[in-house]
Amino acid sequence: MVKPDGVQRGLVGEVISRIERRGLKITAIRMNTISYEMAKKHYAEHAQKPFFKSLIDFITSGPSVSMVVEGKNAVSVMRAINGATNPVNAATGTIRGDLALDTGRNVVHASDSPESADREIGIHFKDLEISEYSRIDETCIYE
Ligand code: IDP
Ligand code: MG
Repeated sequence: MVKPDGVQRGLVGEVISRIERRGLKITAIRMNTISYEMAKKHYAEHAQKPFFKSLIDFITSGPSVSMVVEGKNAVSVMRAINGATNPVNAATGTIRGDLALDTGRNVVHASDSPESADREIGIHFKDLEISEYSRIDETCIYE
C-alpha cells in the first residue's frame, strides 16, 4: 500500500515502478480513502499501542493506493523493497531509506507474513477484483 503521505507526495508511480521492475506482478490495485472501520481491522494487531489512534487517523486521512502483489517470496521481497519501519534504520535503496524520515510517515505498508497478506487482501479486495494472468517476462525473471 502507498499510504496517504506517499500519494500526497506524488510517489505512487515511484513505488509501483520499484515493484514492477523487481519482477513482482501486480494483480489488483485501487486508490481509495480507507474507512475508519477498515483501518481498525487492517491494523488490529496494533490496537493496544500508544500510536494506534494517530496511525488510524493518518491512514484514513486521504487516498491511499492498495495493491495485491504476487511473485516468488512476495512477502519477504516486498518487506525488503519497503525497508525498516523506522526510516532512520531503513537501508539506502529501500523506499523508506530513500524517501522517508519519520516512522509515522513511512510512505508504504506491506503485509508481514503470507497469513497477514491473506487477511489484509480480504479487507481491501473482493476475489473478482484480483486478476489472474502471466507476465510475458516470467521466463526471464524465473529460472
Ligand atoms: P510495518 O509498517 O513496517 O509493518 P508496524 O510495526 O506493523 O510496521 O507498524 C505499522 C505502522 O505503524 C508503521 O508503518 C508506522 O507507520 C506506524 N508505527 C509503528 N511504530 C510506530 C511508533 O513507534 N510511532 C509512530 N508510528 C509507528
Ligand atoms: Mg506491520
